[in-house]
Amino acid sequence: MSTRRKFIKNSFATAAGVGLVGAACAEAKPEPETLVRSKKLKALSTWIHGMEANEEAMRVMDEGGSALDGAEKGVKVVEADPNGSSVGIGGLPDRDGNVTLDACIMDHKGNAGSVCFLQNIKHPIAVARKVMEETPHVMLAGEGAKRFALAQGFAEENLLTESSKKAWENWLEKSEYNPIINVENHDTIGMICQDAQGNLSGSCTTSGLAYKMHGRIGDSPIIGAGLFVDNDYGAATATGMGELMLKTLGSFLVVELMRQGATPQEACEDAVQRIVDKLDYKAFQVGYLAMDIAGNTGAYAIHPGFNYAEMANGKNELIDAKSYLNG
Ligand code: SD4
Repeated sequence: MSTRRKFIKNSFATAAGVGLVGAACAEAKPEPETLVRSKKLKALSTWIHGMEANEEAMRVMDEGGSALDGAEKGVKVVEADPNGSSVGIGGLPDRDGNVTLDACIMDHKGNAGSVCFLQNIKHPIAVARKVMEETPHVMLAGEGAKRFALAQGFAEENLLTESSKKAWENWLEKSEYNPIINVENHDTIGMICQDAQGNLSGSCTTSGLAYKMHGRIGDSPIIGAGLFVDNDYGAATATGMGELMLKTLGSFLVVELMRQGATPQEACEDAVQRIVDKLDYKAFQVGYLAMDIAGNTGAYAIHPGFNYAEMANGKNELIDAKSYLNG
């Protein structure tokens, strides 16, 4: 346990003992000097497709774009790739053959935008940003989200590619809903960027679990479950079986743990531990990815196989996350 976390735990214990819980809460804020904000560009994103997303995000931020621009434009590359079977066009459909998309975005000021159950619009992340910037709301769903997207100039298009349609038709032969760990169902892209001002923003976009029930919404568009950003401390995103992150509000939990003094790695591990302690977890994958304002990163998963891409100083690396279970 880090020294800062021990300090916080001890101050809670001592203050509670003398009836000073309020004072302990005030003390629990890490002192600013323990977390020095980095102003080096950095991009961090889930899975191997995060490599290309990072390249684009860094390009955008190199040209003066904000972390928010980086996080939006980075994941758009993956949304536009018809060969990716879990994000945007080419995403595997629900069990009735509909591609339904979930996405959310959050900036350094704590603003958030989200769309869920969106159909026939290739770039849900861009629609989520419009929800954040152009409406008084955080989240739009289904038909309303689509109507809003069309009014904002987005084009309507068929997102079910031939190969996704074939995969679905094959699936229909048995119609067994049994998501396979680290395979078709676990390729959401969640991304965290830090810009030249040191600000953090994040994005998360997915077609959700393949062959889900029609109408099912995962963690990815839910602020606090699939993504959370607190520009005073850090940001986190999640991938995997969304029901587990929804039940534990996982990304919020990771950031909250960082706010209480955990490193990004400790926070990801504690958030996985929360799932392990409370839920039936063995058959499911969950991966958390986090970055604090100092540019430190962390990742942790339930099962092996979760990897993520980290890019800084011109170097883009694919890294295997540690996991609670080991094969
Ligand atoms: C969901 N978390 O809809 C998403 C799925 C996912 O990689 O992460 N796929 O539950």
